[in-house]
Amino acid sequence: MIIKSIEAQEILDSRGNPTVAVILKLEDGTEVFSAVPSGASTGAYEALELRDEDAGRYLGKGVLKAVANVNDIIAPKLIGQEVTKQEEIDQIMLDLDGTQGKQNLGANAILAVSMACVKAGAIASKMPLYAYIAQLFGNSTEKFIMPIPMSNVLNGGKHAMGSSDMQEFMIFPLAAESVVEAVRWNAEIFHHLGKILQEKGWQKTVGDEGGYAPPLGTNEAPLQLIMQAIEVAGYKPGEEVFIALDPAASEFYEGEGETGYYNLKTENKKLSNSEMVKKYQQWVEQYPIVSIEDALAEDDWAGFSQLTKALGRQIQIMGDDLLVTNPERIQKAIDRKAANSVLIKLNQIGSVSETIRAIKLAQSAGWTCVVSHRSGESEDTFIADFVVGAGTGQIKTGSMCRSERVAKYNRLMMIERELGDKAKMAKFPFKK
Ligand code: 2PG
Ligand code: MG
Repeated sequence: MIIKSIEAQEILDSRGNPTVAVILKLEDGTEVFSAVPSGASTGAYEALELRDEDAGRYLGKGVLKAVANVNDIIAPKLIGQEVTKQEEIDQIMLDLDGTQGKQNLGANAILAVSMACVKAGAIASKMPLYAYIAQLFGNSTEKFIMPIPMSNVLNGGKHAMGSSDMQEFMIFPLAAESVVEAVRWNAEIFHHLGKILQEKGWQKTVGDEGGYAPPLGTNEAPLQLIMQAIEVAGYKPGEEVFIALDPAASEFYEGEGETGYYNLKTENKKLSNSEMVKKYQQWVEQYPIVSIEDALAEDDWAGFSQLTKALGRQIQIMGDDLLVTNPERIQKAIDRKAANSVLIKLNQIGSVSETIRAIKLAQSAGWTCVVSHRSGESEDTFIADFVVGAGTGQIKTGSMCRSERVAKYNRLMMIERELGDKAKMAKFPFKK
């Protein structure tokens, strides 16, 4: 089916900042919508999120330049193209941009169009979106792996200033037998955690990703509270429900390359990478932690290699800012044994085809991949279909409140119900 029109617009994300949306129409009248998310603790090596930098509008955060790039530069080249030729479509946009980091058109402009084409391609192919995405990956369109959700119930760092230095404390229900069950467990634990906080006199206000954000004073207190909430909710920590972390350590790293230190302000401590590795080792002994993302800073390759050596056989050592969904950085990490898992964010690299390549590269090295939201999200549920099609078996999409987070869980539950016997829950690969 041929693309008839592509129109970008400026809309707002979950933080109230502008983002790019695209409405794409096919010749038969099919119409789809896509919207790109936006990070706060962004990696230095991510593709460019083009913002207007015009202080007179939205404090400089407008995206009218990116919108114009879609409408004036991308649309004229794609109108008339066959929408199901995803790789060719993405390549046309990459050629139009002509830079490594999407500096000319902006990753936000390119990704919005790329996702809209996938959605329209699915409709043109009369396939559910997740199945069409599975086909793009070359995966089965008969059997699907449903993802285990890691849900960020305590927010800190850049997503909730005044809370912990570390950004995300997540519950990870590895024993749940379906997404429907996993969502229920996580929601129950989330609500029990809220009650516990209230009983202790803390506010139940939430951070950017819907997790609570009390000023707990240390980075270990959230772990203790989560353990308590899991138990009060009636689940067994370390048997049914585990813990995943995203310290987002680049945000509290001070200094250059591999020689700086980690400034844990809430604890009044400055730690070297080796000391951080020791801290994580202790925590893994003490708590049922099975996954740590961005445990160290994005340029601390030595620290990451040390951590992978120390804990890589036991738990998931995941790179987000370290790898930015970029095949070159993933290859470097494979070569240096600096991780065993990659967080996948479509807007870090900026097109669906490149994201698929990043996942395949990581999987070829035996790594796991976790498809992820951004802290600034939209009502677009694309990543829910994407993770099912990709079959990576893990998703990170925030806490159990706020519609921009819950929309993804709701879509996953609907997909699972629609699939019935064709859906199988992922099994987490690391045993403690
Ligand atoms: C992260 C993300 C998403 P942001 O660090 O993993 O949770 O945050 O989108 O702000 O980069
Ligand atoms: Mg992260």
